[in-house]
Amino acid sequence: MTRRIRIRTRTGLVAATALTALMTLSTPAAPAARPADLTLGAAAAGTGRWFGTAIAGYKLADPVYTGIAAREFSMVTPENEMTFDATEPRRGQFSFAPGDRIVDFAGANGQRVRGHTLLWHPGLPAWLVSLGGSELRAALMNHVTQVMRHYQGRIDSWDVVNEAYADGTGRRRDSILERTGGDWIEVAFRTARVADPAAKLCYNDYGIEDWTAAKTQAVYAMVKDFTARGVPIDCVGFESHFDHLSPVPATYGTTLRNFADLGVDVQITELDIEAAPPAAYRQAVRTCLRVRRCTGITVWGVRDSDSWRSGSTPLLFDAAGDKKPAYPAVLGELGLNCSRGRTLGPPRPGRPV
Ligand code: 9MR
Repeated sequence: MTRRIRIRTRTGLVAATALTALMTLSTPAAPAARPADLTLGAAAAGTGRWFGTAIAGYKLADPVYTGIAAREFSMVTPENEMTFDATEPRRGQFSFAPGDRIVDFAGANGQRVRGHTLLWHPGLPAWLVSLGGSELRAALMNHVTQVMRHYQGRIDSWDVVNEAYADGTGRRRDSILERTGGDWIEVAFRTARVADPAAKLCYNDYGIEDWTAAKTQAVYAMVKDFTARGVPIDCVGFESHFDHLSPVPATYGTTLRNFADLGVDVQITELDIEAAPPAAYRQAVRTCLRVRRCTGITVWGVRDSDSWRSGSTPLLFDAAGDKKPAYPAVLGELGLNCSRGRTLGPPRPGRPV
């Protein structure tokens, strides 16, 4: 027996044929039940969310890579093409071609783009590192302004500041950025709002998924302070790189909900899980789905061979481009939460986790 799911995406109304056995998708032992035309992006759209991937520009010539990327995902994050050194390798001389190619790829496939990332302590060009004080501050903010203006209208959310907090403590990470003054994050967000008032402005970090971690508490305090004082911030990205030392935490849902309660969107922005256990992927997806303001999930790469940590095979597709057991687990979890049989609107109210 078949059931049709009507899903509204950015590119129009898609009718995805699903089987009632969609309910069993999370069981890898039931391959016959998999609807061939349901994708991660379409299934996530059924919950009012996006499902994205990181894209590496130099892989856009690989047809297996682009085939999966175009088919499965509704959001794209340039993996390395929009960092500071990539976009402003010489002072005042901008290099947008690599980033543009990814934005063009996304546009051609009806996908949205997360800008990644404007200010991040690695990936700073040598000319910048040689500056100090107010000259450095001005160069940083000029960078934010120029890059955001270039992509205005084509990128709807930006990781304005990435990974500004240190591991294991509630302190900010020491970096050249920090040494321009303790208010640099706030100034970056204010500058970003002026540069592109329509863009959503995100803070993005790893190791902030566990509510009990000092780093999580420190970032929460910053976002709370920003929202209380009217510093413009719209979203917080939880990278979610999980492994046996840092598994999906039991408090993940509490964390997402507490941040969302501050009035920001929350997003899973760089998901990968060592060995890609279906149950752990299902748990991560379910956690987002249970928080109304969790607006989307991005996995950090397409195939295992594309991953920044390919040795731990943490993604949804193997090196040959075939779906791994975690794929139907994710699709099933999304499908279970899809509003079936009607045109879908914004995310449903969250349930307590
Ligand atoms: O996946 C990215 C890898 O190709 C780069 O070598 C690395 C350093 O620039 O950055 C990786 O992506 C990181 C992301 O930009 C920010 N969060 C952590 C990611 C993994 O290191």
